[in-house]
Amino acid sequence: MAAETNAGKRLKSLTGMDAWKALKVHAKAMSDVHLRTLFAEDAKRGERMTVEAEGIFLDYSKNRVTDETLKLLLDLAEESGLRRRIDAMFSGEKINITEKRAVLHTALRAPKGTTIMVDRKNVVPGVHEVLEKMAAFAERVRNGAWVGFTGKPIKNVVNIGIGGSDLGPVMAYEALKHYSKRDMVFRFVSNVDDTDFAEAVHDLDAEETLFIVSSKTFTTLETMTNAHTARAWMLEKLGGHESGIAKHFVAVSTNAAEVEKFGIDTANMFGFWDWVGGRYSMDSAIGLSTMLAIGPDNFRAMLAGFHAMDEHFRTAPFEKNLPVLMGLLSVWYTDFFDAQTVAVLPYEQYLKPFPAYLQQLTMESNGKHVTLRGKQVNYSTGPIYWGEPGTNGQHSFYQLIHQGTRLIPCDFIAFYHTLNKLGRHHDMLIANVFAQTEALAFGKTEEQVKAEGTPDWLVPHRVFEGNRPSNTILAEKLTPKVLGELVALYEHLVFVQGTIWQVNSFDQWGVELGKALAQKIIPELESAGDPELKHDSSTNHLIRLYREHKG
Ligand code: G6Q
Repeated sequence: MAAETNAGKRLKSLTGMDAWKALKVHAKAMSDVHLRTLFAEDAKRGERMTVEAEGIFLDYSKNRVTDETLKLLLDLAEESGLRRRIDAMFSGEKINITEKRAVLHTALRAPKGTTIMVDRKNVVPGVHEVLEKMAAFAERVRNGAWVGFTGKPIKNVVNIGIGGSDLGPVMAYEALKHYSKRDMVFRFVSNVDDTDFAEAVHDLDAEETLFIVSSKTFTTLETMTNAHTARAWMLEKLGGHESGIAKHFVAVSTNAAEVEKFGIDTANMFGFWDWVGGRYSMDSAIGLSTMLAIGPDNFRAMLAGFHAMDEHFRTAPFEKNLPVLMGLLSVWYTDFFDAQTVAVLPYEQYLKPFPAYLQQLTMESNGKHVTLRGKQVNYSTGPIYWGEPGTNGQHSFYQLIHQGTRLIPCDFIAFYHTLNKLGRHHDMLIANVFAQTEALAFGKTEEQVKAEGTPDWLVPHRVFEGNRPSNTILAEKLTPKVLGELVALYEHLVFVQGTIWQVNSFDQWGVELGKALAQKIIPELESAGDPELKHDSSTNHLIRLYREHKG
């Protein structure tokens, strides 16, 4: 199969590769090497081990690597056929082999005039057609030309979607709030928990509210339940006028038949394609709420940022390639230092939901235990991604990163400029970024602690071992373009990881089993008579308990 070959040769198993074996040996030698030593031996390390591309600067010098480590990791990328895999993805090969689909989120931001063929059809004109339809709609809503059933302009937009149809829109709205139309309200409903919907609409005037039902399949339990609840809520507020629904509901989907069945005019449906994975879809029509918030021009600027990073990833030599370097570094810690997690720490309040967004992107993509050939892996794959914005995290979980027993590589993300200048705040914020990466890398030795006059018994508690690795990512300021670049950076980093680990980063069978079981349990919770329960004793007991309490 094409996706598994490197220049025509069948790909070796990862642990059978020469570079992997060399890395194993090298990792032993590196296990005791301290960042203090690496910096002491090379006065220029902090300037040398940096890359800048498209306005994104990466300092990777505070990683536990030498030039030899990087060379071996780059060899591993070559031996894993990364170059060929990148070309395969960008050219529309069906590399999502378990779902037999191309993986073309990069086509969503391809400039007009580009040709990308899927099943002998150029997909780029369709992308721009949808973008233009979104822009025309967004303009009408934003300038008040689109009115609700009673003639009032739309003030409130509620996106109903879950997973990939929610996390991207939520994150992009929060991240780009500075650029949003402040006299409009944006809410996001995802959970099937009643409270999510109830709280989202409790203070909204239905006559000024537009629901966007965002669902690739238009069959997802949570989304369709919330969409039907929204429909009933709207109908009640509009005095039962069915004809009002068309003015207050639009859909984003690939499934026109289901959209129509729901009662949304397909003229008000914004389409996308099966080659866009849910977690890679925030720059497709799934981003309609984002476009309504920030306007078509800012949305296009975001797409330009995505595209700039795509081009960098596709063309830059691997040793200067941001997603390649960051992807390889995460493989280094996951597989050779047994690191279980990666912390993403944005020092930018607007990026508060960025770690939550990355959790899906990274963990749904690479939380896999079989290779493309269906073989169980004998190495670790996707680490757990998590994080919170600085400086808040410093006053809670950073303790464990500094002095705990686990190795937690960190990505610090910060900007030279704030979007809300208030006195000295920004200098203080950035001082904390630099202080944290310095403290993590260099720590504080026993001698230093003693020299401060610390009593002997307290010394061990106050020693910081250091040698905690981190990346520092800096950009000018958070703009739509920079957000696009950052998201694409992580998308491609995930791709690099998946290529090395030989997994399919584009399916998500792991979410299926629970979904199917829930469908079985719903009628058991709701049936009037006593249902015959055939689960294990724990599940049966829990179902009975719930039924008893429900009354
Ligand atoms: C993402 C996943 C998943 C998906 C949701 C929503 O990659 O496929 O999170 O986005 O399950 O699916 P729908 O958009 O079809 O409702």
